[in-house]
Amino acid sequence: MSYSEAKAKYAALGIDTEKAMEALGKTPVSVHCWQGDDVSGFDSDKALSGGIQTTGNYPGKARTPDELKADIDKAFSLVPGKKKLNLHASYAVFNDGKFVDRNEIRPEHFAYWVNFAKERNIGIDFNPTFFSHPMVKDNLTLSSPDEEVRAFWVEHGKRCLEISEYFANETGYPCVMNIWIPDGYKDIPADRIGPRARFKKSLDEILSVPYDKTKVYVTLESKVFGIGLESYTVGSAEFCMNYVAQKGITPLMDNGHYHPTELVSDKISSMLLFNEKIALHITRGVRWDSDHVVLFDDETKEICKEIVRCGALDRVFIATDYFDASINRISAWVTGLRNVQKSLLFALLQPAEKMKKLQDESRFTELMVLSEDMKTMPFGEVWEEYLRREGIAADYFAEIKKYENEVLSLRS
Ligand code: RNT
Ligand code: ZN
Repeated sequence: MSYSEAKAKYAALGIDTEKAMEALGKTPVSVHCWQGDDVSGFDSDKALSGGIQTTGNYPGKARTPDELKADIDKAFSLVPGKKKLNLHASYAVFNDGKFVDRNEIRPEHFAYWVNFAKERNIGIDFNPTFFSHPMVKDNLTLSSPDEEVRAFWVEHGKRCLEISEYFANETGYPCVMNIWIPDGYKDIPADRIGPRARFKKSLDEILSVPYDKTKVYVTLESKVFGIGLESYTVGSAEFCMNYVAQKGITPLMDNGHYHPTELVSDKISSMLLFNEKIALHITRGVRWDSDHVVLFDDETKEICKEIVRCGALDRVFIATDYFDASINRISAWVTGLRNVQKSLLFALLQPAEKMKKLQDESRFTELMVLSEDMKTMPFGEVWEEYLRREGIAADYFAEIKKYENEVLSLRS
């Protein structure tokens, strides 16, 4: 079947494939830089900590800013649509190798990435890095009872706000600054409220720095547990939701951060009713928050369906967050990002109005039949047409293999 035949088939159901592709092309997806080097960063030799884990040892990991930059470019060249770069503070690039600790970082330490973004006319999102650092004591940062530790991380948060505003000013695109802390306990805590009260105080201190709210969107990411932090996390869903509501900042939901039968797709509509904007980390947890590569699976499609059906493409900051070191890292990036794009396109090609009407009129038999029929529509033809228009090869494996042979295999 050709694209024009597919287009006609969708048109018969009242769906405009041209409009769908146009809407997709305007929707930015923020690409997490940390898939390229297993969340290592450049500012510390400390192993990844914070209860998150990358598994696998596929050769060719990026070791320097230039290598990471080249790998991101390779991935970008194989992914359609509008992108942003999502950076962690640990990816600071120090001039003449002069190390600067996280409580002292400044915009200048991110000039490297600003140049990268400007050359590609994209925006940057940012994340303070509250892990993989010697000042994380007993798995605690902003909630630590040790004042020295807490103050260090509060200062880091403040530095990051300044850097986020710099990104927005330099690139001309707003910057989403996401706060996630790993703080928690392996076993049943004696005091649950103390750490949360300290986290609240620390966040208040960070946010006391004036910043331009039209340029920087501060988001807060909740989590239910981490490795070694199984019994309690300070930044639980209730903590984060309440904090965000009280301070007028933006909630961030990572779909690996809930109990395994809880679905972020079902949370989006509620959050949209009470927040001007919401943010997402799209990932794939397998039995736990394992951050596997995002697939074109039911939940990814359902998340995207919710964004589209709530009419919220411009109210949801969409970012990816996964890290697989067991396969080619560039391929991991491309596969996951394409699957987010595919899921968005799939959602844009559903007869949403008709389906809503069927629900409201309690015509559930018909609704089920239509929903199932939509699954075998010629979606692949529209996706391939979108790739053609974006000038991107449908088959990316050959390109990735070539890059592996010519570039990655030389890194040892
Ligand atoms: C951890 C959170 C967090 C990190 C990144 C690296 O569970 O999902 O978003 O994955 O900041
Ligand atoms: Zn996340």
